[in-house]
Amino acid sequence: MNAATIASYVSPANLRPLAGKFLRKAAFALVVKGVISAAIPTACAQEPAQQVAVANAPTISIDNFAFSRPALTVPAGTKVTWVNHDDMLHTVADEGKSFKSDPLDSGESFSHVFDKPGTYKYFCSLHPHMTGTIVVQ
Ligand SMILES: [Cu+2]
Repeated sequence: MNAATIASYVSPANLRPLAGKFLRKAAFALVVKGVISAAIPTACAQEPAQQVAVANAPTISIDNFAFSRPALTVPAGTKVTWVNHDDMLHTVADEGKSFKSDPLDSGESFSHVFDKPGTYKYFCSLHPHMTGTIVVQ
């Protein structure tokens, strides 16, 4: 292969389509990467997504004689729902008596809308060692 032949191979006319192809590939790779990195945060970082959902309507599980989120801060107007996952009756009772659930059987839930800012300490009236706090801002 002589210099002239090489020159004809690497002439801009020959390179341009290659460059175009390469750029398209690179652009495609970037798009794919962008899609993946855009998808990964939503898949992995469930927490921010949940926090958004949680801010609107957080759910607190009652499991193994404990509230799953012993301390929760929410904006005023938030509806909080407790779901009993134990095979045991539990209640959700505010120390300040602003709300109290009926005894919740397994699978039953109780909701309360927190309109007023403040700190609400609550407990299970059947097992008073089960406690939690909702801070309403
Ligand atoms: Cu209980």
